[in-house]
Amino acid sequence: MILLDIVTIPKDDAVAFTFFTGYMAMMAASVFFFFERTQVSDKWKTSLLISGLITFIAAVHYFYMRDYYMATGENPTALRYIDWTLTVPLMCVEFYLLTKAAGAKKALLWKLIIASVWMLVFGYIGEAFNPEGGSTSHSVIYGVLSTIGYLYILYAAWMGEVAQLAKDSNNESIQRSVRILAWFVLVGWAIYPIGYMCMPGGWLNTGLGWESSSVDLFYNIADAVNKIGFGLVVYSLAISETAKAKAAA
Ligand SMILES: *C/C=C(C)/C=C/C=C(C)/C=C/C1=C(C)CCCC1(C)C
Repeated sequence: MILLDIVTIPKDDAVAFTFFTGYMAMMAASVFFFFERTQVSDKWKTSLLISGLITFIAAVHYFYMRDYYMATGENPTALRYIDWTLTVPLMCVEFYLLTKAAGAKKALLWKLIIASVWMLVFGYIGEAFNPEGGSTSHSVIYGVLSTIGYLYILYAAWMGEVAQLAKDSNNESIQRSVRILAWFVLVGWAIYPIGYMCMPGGWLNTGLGWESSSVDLFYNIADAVNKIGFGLVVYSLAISETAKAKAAA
């Protein structure tokens, strides 16, 4: 594959804009989380490391996705899903770490990871094996299958095990943080299916005439919101809990 050595972004190419800003934002966020790790107590260091890994893994993939998009003008579907397959399970680890003190078991972590892999495998089949020209039935079938995994995570975060463990923690800060993360899953993650439906044959593509390049526009915006946002929620919790522990000591 030939990559561009001189990068020129057309003035009206919003997708290219978001690939470039997305890349830099992920990079900057990673530096921030890695450095701030020294500011929190030992208990929180792993959580901050995971926050930094999520944005760092994304930054590396954005580096390649950006070039792929600039060189071909097409959706970097494979790179996108490789990124998600690594970063979404790490977001499940964040939920697990937050609720571990309240007794979260490894089984919960595995359930969340299996649900996210389920969601992503069917999403990938839906996008990568969409027949030439786009098929509505193909996108709907795999979109619905994928959504089952998404709903499971949403349920766990709002009403299921994760929510219950947060409640049992008797720690208001943990409860508030888990609730904010649950909002991210409800609102921030819901941006992805909107992007998915912009692919050829997708409902927003056939119904409203949204271009297939908007798939990446939505994914890039959603990634910045969710990956950096998730990390910041965990970061502010870690900072405030560290201060609390210091005051008590
Ligand atoms: C950092 C990346 C994140 C948080 C990615 C999240 C991705 C999703 C929540 C994707 C969900 C999808 C559906 C619910 C149905 C259509 C197919 C997907 C994979 C776009």
